[in-house]
Amino acid sequence: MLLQEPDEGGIFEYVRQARPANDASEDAALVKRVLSGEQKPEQANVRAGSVVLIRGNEHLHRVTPVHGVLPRVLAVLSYESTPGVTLNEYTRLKFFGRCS
Ligand SMILES: O=C(O)CCC(=O)C(=O)O
Repeated sequence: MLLQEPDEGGIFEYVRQARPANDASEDAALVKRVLSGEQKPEQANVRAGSVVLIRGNEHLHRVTPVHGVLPRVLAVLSYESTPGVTLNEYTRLKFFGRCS
C-alpha cells in the first residue's frame, strides 16, 4: 500500500508471468531484455492509498528511481503459507535495515 508518493519517480513497473508458480528458475533472456531496455515493463498507476496485490515471485517487478525531497513511503504486507519459513538476509536488510 502506497502511503506517500515521492516528488518524482518511484513508478511501479512489472512484467507478467516472468516465472512459473512453484518454479525457482528464471527466464534469464527476459530479465536481460528488461534490464537492457529492449523490453519495456508495464507501469502501474499507483497513487497514495493504492494497494497493489502481486505474487512477486512470479512477476518481475521494480520501482523507478525516486527523486526529490519527499520520500516514497509504503507498507509491504506479505505472507508465507509454509510454517517456519523466514525472510532471507537480503529481504530482512531491505525491510528492516538489519538482519538480527
Ligand atoms: O516498492 C514497491 O512498490 C514494491 C515493493 C516490492 O514489491 C518488494 O519489495 O518486493
